[in-house]
Amino acid sequence: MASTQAAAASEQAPTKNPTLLAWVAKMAAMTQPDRIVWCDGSEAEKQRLTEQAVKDGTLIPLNPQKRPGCYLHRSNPNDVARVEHLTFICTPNKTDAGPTNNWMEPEAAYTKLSQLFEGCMKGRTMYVVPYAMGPLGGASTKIGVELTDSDYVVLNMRIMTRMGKAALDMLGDSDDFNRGLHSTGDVNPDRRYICHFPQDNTIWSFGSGYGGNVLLGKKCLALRIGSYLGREEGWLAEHMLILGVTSPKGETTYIAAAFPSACGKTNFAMMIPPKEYAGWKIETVGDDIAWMRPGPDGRLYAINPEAGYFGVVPGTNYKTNPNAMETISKDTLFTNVALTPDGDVWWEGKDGEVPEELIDWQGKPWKKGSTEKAAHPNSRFTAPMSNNPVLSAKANDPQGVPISAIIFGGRRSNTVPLVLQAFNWTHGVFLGATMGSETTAAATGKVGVVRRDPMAMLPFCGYHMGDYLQHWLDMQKSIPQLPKIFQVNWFRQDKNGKFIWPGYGENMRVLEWIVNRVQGRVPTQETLLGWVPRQDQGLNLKGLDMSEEAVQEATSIKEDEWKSELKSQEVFFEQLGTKAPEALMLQRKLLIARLDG
Ligand code: GTP
Ligand code: SPV
Ligand code: MN
Repeated sequence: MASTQAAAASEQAPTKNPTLLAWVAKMAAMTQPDRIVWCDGSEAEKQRLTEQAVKDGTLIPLNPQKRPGCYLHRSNPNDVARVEHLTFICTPNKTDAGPTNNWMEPEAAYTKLSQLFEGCMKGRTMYVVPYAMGPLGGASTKIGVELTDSDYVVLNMRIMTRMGKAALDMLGDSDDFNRGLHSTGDVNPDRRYICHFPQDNTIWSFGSGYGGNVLLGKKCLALRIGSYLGREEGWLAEHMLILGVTSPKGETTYIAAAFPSACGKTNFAMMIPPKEYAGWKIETVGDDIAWMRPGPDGRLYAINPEAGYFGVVPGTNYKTNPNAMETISKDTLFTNVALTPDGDVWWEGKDGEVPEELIDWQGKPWKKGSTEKAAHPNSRFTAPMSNNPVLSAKANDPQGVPISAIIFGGRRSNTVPLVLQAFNWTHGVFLGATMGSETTAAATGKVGVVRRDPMAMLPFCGYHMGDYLQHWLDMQKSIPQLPKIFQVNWFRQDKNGKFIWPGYGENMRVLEWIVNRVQGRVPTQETLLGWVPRQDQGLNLKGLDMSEEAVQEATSIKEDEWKSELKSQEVFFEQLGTKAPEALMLQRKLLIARLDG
């Protein structure tokens, strides 16, 4: 059996890469698919797979007048988000994974998962999906190959990565590729594992069909394995959007921003400035992941390794994010949204009236006024970045863009002010390291609980969090022209639980201040926490529909809140033990001294 499959694998294979062929044969011998199909990324292939997915019920075609080229997918209701408790870093030593990751010993993990993968593709097709993370041919670009038994995964990978023949050509005969193995198995949460083997550049994912668990190029390779490689090779793999902001004078500033899952990266990356900002332009380089390395001119350069967006649907509308609405108007896969009687999609927070009747995300009839959500809170769109009306031409530039500012932002209903600037790089790393954020529906578990989420990487750092923070500190030496570091919070709430700051496009006002600070144009005011906009020459609030008191509240720093914040930060640093970087402990002492002084 095994040798027949090995032969089949190499016979049809559009490559002679011996390492790749041997690995595919070995994985096929274990999983025993009926067929092996090598994906070439062509239009014909897309059509064939789409037709098949429609036939087997994986995809529901949407109304071609309303949503040309769009489909709806309903995942298993037990499989709607990333599963952090089932995600493992498999390094020889537990300390290498660190206290913030689940750990399994590599051999034990391979043995355990082999039992699940054994024969799991009987009666199924194994797709071989070669893909590039990053522009083709780029020096920072990495190649992965995902073996999967899910046509939905193939169709998503086709949008999210540069997939197919071109990636295989870029790989050539090299053995330097990520080995990804995925099976949806029986979609049983008790038999679900997402395992990373950084030393082997390998990912094994079993038992899920959803997003970050199975589109292995994204969180698994680009962040968990990526961060591990970044430390070894002297670069940074981050959960960050990348945008370019161009002033009316034509000066473009590139900015990267880390916000945790479902905390506003896609929205910020595509923002349309308010009318007071005529002549300003925001362009998207990336909406979720940045790979950043020092460039020859001493600046930090960022690429977006992805080619599409896997974005949060609920809350997206023509007021909050018109560019996202345009992006998902065609050639988009929707996962777990509601279906309208005329074959369009609907979700909470969409423009217009709430429809009288819908089919909800689970395929059940839904009536207006129901207490149940029609779309799942973590429902997503998968859309090619080329659909984005404000896509930056640099999104396809293998050199990337020079980053002038890095922003860290969490979802905090209190404590953290609208914006502040770090005193210097070390202080900025401290701000990133001490980020907290209220949990969202992007991962299974309770929503709305504050947790420490350093640099928005808590679920994505592939090694010891203490070593990761030290790596950030060490990067200072290799970046002569350091980006300035900022902290923001769009999510502060008033007594009634309403967001104080209007957010979305109005975030341009904060962005303008950041650009002005980076370009050395505005003075600032020092506080205990960092530099903030001055009352005069500070934030441009012209035309903003907000009372002076509300602005005060959004920007306020309350010492009692900071005293409890510091306690929560202490618990986090204690968790890192001796690996808590000394420089950050000193920053902590300085902050305590300022607060107590
Ligand atoms: P991931 O794809 O999970 O990494 O998320 P993301 O960081 O790209 O988050 P996204 O931009 O998709 O936003 C998530 C949710 O936050 C959506 O429901 C948005 O409507 C909401 N949101 C985004 N920006 C703002 C903002 O400035 N203010 C408020 N109040 N909500 C926002
Ligand atoms: C996130 O959770 O941060 C996402 C969605 O971007 S997923 O791809 O599912 O990780
Ligand atoms: Mn994300």
